[in-house]
Amino acid sequence: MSLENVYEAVLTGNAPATATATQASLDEGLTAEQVLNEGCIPAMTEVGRQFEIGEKFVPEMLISARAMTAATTILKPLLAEEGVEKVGTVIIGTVAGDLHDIGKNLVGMMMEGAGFEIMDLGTDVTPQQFVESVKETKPDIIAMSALLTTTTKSMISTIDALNEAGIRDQVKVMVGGAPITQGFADKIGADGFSADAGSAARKAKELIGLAA
Ligand code: B12
Repeated sequence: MSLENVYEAVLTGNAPATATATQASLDEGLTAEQVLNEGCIPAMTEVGRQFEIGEKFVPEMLISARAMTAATTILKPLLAEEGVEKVGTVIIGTVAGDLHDIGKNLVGMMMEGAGFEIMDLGTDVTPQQFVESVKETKPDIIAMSALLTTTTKSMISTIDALNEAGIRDQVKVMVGGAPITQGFADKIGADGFSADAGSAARKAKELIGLAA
């Protein structure tokens, strides 16, 4: 019942109701992952569908995104279990020209829960910013997110920039986001792709040679 309320509240962009329904779902015994995967994400998918057919517009996408953040604020500590042993470092960011960060944040949370230290560069991250932070931080993985077909090109530019800086072989590259496929990841020479946050965390472990 509360899960339906989470769905409705995110869909209508009601942040306080989203927070209340999220907490109620947890109190009923649902896991944080269930609330996310069966309440919040389907609602955002429906928001996207309605936008596509002209029933919702950018401000409505934005208020739904805010409502989703009200849920993830509550879910984050539960998804990223405390006291997990550090297994590696990930630099994560949404690529240049792209401001979508909900999926990226979820991937970061799940990776954190799997034991990675996360350095989040935010959104609209240029290839040069990725390169500079790889030089400074020497992470195991960089994880790039893109939600727009047009900004998937920035993933190619970032891999080119890593090559030009001579550091491509020092770091594993993961890509993801709604328009990304395994085929695209292979084509641009990324090391890993996954379609959702849970499998992204497992893939990250696999890439650094740990059991997923
Ligand atoms: C919310 C939203 C917005 C919000 C973003 C708020 C925010 N803080 O993120 C706002 C209103 C700002 C916005 C703006 C725009 N948006 Co918008 N937006 C969406 C919407 C509805 C939901 C995205 C979302 O959060 N989904 C939920 C999350 C959980 O899913 P996700 O991001 O896909 O992430 C999951 C996986 O992809 C994966 N993943 C994500 N990143 C990574 C990274 C790695 C490394 C890995 C392994 C996995 C992974 O794991 C995540 C969790 O499971 C989508 C529709 C959709 N269904 O995707 C449109 C959509 C992405 N937007 C779209 C458009 C067109 C725009 C605008 C151009 C609209 C405009 N005319 O201004 C602008 C662009 C602004 C910009 N420069 O970025 C189009 C893109 C079309 C296309 N193919 O290019 C979509 C698909 C809507 C549509 N159906 O047309 N948008």
